[in-house]
Amino acid sequence: MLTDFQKTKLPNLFNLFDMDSDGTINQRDVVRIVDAFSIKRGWQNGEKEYKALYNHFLYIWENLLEAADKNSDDRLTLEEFLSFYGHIIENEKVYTQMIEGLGTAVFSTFDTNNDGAISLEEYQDLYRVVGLECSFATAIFDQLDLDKNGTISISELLELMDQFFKSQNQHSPGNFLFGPIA
Ligand SMILES: [Ca+2]
Ligand SMILES: [Ca+2]
Ligand SMILES: [Ca+2]
Repeated sequence: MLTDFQKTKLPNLFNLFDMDSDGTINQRDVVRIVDAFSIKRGWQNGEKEYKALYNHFLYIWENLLEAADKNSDDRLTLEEFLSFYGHIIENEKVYTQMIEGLGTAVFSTFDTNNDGAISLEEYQDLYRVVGLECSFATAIFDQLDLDKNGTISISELLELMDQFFKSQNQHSPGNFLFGPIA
């Protein structure tokens, strides 16, 4: 079961995927994310890099859909999304796999210039792409940079994602990874 606090922050990840803000996530939303990031990186639809990102996201999406789409209408409501992650969080082994898979996908999406670190500018780009207020990214970035070396590494991101899903401490920086909490 998710706590009330988890139910206030997990919708941020849902909203990030719900690109057309119609209250459900379907394959069209996922393709829109891939398109938006590819445009940012200057990749054409059909190019090798585009296809790799597309396949990666579609793979995650299809697995998520298969596990979480209770009424099999090929889209996820917030309720289905929260119920799915509520179960995942309770199963340590599945949870670890999920964090690593999703974390790697999120990291490679953020790290636009492929240098193995997420800069403030790259983090701001994510906000721009998904239509979030960029000033929040600027304000929160220093807290997300756990070792204060100026960038977010993959291990920092995995730690932040773990906080995002699991932390009950209202001050954990990872709570704010995907935007401000309402
Ligand atoms: Ca949608
Ligand atoms: Ca980078
Ligand atoms: Ca760092």
